[in-house]
Amino acid sequence: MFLDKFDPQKKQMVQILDDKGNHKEDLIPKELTPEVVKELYEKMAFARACDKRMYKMQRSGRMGTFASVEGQEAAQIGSEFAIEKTDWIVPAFREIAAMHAHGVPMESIFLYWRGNETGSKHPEGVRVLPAAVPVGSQMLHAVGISWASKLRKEKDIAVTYFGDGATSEGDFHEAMNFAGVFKTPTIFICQNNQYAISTPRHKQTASETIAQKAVAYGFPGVLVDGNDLFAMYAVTKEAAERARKGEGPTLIEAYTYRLADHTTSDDASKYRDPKEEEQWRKKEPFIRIQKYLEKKGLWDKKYEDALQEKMLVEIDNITEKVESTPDQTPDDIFNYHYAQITPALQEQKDYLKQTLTQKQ
Ligand SMILES: Cc1ncc(C[n+]2csc(CCOP(=O)(O)OP(=O)(O)O)c2C)c(N)n1
Repeated sequence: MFLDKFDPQKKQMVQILDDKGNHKEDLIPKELTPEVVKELYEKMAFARACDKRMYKMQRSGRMGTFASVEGQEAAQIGSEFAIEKTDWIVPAFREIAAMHAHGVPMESIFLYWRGNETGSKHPEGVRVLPAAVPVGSQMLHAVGISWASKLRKEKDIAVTYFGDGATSEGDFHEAMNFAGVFKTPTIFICQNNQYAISTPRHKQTASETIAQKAVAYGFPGVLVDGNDLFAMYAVTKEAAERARKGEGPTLIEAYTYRLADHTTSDDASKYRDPKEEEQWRKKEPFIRIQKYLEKKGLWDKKYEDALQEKMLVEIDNITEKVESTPDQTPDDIFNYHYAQITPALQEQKDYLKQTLTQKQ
């Protein structure tokens, strides 16, 4: 429906709920009832509230460097809701909303950003790979996972998230090419948040859209308003159905904006015009859903205040649990690489131990 009607080469973008809160009723999938939208809104709100807490913790020395999801919550929650829990999520490092929605406890995410590797050990059965910091590397893993699923004649698909910057990595092209040739059940979700640290989108690629890159690999690419929860859900749902039917991969370009700094180690004011951010704040994903839900009688200030208060209690509990978890030992830096440590890593581990002992 969307995949063949919206031409990425003509910059046609799927949008169902615009930034003023107007919606195209006939395009809203039936299962997205106002009550369901409210539930998804709460998931988005929880991700944002946790994001704010982690930022504060980082600023007071209680959290490591972390990458904010602010502005990208609809792209992640909308797409995650369109797949099954038996499907795989293969994230980059900015996916706290999608990872949590797919079953990763928020405590684990906090632990990870505190530098505690146990945060990357997700509960049994939760099909989410650990965060991948080497830009673009995860896309190949997603193709491998989904190819395995296809070879085993299983129905599970893999969704991988990455940024606009990752599309300049060889890994992106290798993953896309392989997926196209072998028709793997993979959904590539590029969250085009307009920047790769300080590199703006126009310096990343000369292509008119990122979505159109799929055309060269022989499968559909579609440009979607990434700040529109409805559009992200609807398009991902179609891509998932296509993948499950054996028709192969899809590239979704979620057109969005990173409202925060790249990470807590960055200062975006050094390379971004504050007026640009101001403009994007008007288009951010929460305001439009609030307007939509308000029209349906499901959102007002009182509800929002109560929701924020409830989440704060939950986040206080998470913070307490996380801060009372013992820190890792230097050995743990090496312990989580392989089931069995390699000789080279063993050598480095011994060296570190020796150096630390000498310092004491
Ligand atoms: C292979 C590799 N090169 C460089 C880096 C340093 N680095 C970390 S994030 C980043 C930019 C990523 O931009 P993008 O893919 O657009 O994702 P975003 O951070 O905007 O979500 C870079 C260059 C890295 N982590 N890995």
